Amino acid sequence: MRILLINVPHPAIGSRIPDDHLPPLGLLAIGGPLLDDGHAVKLIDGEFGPMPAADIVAEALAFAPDAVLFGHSGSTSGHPVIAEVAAAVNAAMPKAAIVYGGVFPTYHWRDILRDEPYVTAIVRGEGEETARQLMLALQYGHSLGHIAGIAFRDHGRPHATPQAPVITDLDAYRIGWELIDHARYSYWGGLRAVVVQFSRGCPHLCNYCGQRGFWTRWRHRDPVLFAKELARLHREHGVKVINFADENPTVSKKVWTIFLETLIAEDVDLILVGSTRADDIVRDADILHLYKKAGWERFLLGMESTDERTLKLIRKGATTTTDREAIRLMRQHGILSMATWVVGFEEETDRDHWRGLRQLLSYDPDQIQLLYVTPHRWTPFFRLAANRRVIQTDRRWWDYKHQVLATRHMPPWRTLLWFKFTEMVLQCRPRALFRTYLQRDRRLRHAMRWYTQMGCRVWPHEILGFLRDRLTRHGPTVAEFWGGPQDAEEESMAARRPERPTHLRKAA
Ligand code: B12
Ligand code: SF4
Repeated sequence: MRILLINVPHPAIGSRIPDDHLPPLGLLAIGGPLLDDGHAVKLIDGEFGPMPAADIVAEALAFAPDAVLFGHSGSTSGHPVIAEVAAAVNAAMPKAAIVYGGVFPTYHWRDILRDEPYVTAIVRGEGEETARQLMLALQYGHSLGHIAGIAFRDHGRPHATPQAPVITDLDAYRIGWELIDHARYSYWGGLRAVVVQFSRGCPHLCNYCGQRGFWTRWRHRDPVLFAKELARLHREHGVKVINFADENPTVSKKVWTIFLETLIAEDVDLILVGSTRADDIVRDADILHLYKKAGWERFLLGMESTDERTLKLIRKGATTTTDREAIRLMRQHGILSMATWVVGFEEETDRDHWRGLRQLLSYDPDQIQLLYVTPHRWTPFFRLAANRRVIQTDRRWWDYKHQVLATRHMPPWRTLLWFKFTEMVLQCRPRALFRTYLQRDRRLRHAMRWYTQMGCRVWPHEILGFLRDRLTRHGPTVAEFWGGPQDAEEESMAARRPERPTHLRKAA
């Protein structure tokens, strides 16, 4: 089969503001096993340019694919762009099957199959094995009904097959690195970069999290093989920055230590960045020197709130003391901390914003990223937010960087003021400026400067966007806008049973 993977361009700041682009790991993870099955696979990465839909269609036509596969890490906010490009591709080549995978379509499969007639099938959950089976079925004209983990139109009606088992041996599927030219991809201010995944899933239960149930229980790759793959990417492709896609790579101290020690023994000069939990950092106080030696330069710590009551509401399972201690320990070991803080879990008053700002100052993180609450239909938090009013009806902006919900106590412009004021105070205080411009560690100084430059570009972009885009005053409720809660569906995804694949072996 001739299979085309398309990464559509996203209008979000994560795609448009940096000059860097990261490889689309989700599509490459699907591409590797499909190449091993003997298919002719090509990737069009529309993020470069960004490519207009017409150019993507023209390049797709030149490849003449039998199937066109879409997926995007922007997920919810990426969907409208995928819908637009997929419709255009279908109009140009109606015989090619259109297949769509990823987190958002996994849960929104009914609506997509109802409203988007050009979609042939949706892959629900992890895509590696399911995509292989689906491509074989399409190639030989077999019925789709026996493939676990997909949704399609059966006699015109959206139908989902039983969920596919989760993959227990993550090393059995390789990433299709040969689908990209590594020289095009960078991060951290122009350094050659990749996104990788050591583990999938997370043992915690934060009720707003859109990823936990998708990946189900925590699993990891072989730490030695994984470290060697990173070293190979460095030696053979000049990759310098490794961006971890993991929700929580440090869950097992034992396995993580093996990974760090193997990578240190490989003696490769890498910069590692990713996210983890503050409690894991505190737990690992005695091995943080290994983190640093292996190349860890920054961890994003999803603090979400500095208010104990809110942390309980969202079931974060964290405490403000641990968060503060994690930042202190990281600084002690020369690792940058980026704290994310979410506005809007509760309908904050001026006083709440002021208290939050003061607490953030007392945490003293190196970098701060403020986000707006964005409920996903498949999370328990959606129920809590179901009756709140939607003020942003363009789904492309449900990307955490736009206000999508009204708050009772203040108009959107005042929320924006607090949001920007908090960022400004945190990033422009003397300590932050010192760390950005006078930091003695050259690598950390580069990292801080790059982040500050991004911030300077994001600011006008966000403020102009706010002034330009219309917010609805009397919008629908969240439940009216998206439909009813789907957390029961997520629970059933999360209850999937693992199965050991026997057929594929990794060939990295
Ligand atoms: C790396 C990353 C990025 C990178 C993207 C790099 C790239 N080119 O892909 C950068 C930093 C640029 C980024 C930007 C943004 N991101 Co981001 N990002 C992530 C992160 C950390 C990992 C995503 C990933 O690679 N996962 C690993 C891969 C293997 O998983 P996957 O893509 O889901 O693919 C698997 C399945 O879904 C399925 N699948 C996926 N696609 C397809 C397609 C087919 C055909 C098939 C069959 C199967 C299939 O199979 C794959 C293998 O099993 C996640 C957080 C997290 N821990 O997941 C956030 C996350 C995905 N990002 C998010 C957001 C909101 C954004 C931005 C919109 C932020 C912004 N306002 O700018 C932008 C969007 C732009 C963009 N290019 O994605 C949200 C999405 C929330 C949601 N559910 O809607 C997440 C979940 C973060 C969060 N917790 O909120 N992001
Ligand atoms: S710790 Fe992070 S990945 Fe885990 S459930 Fe909470 S938000 Fe999700």
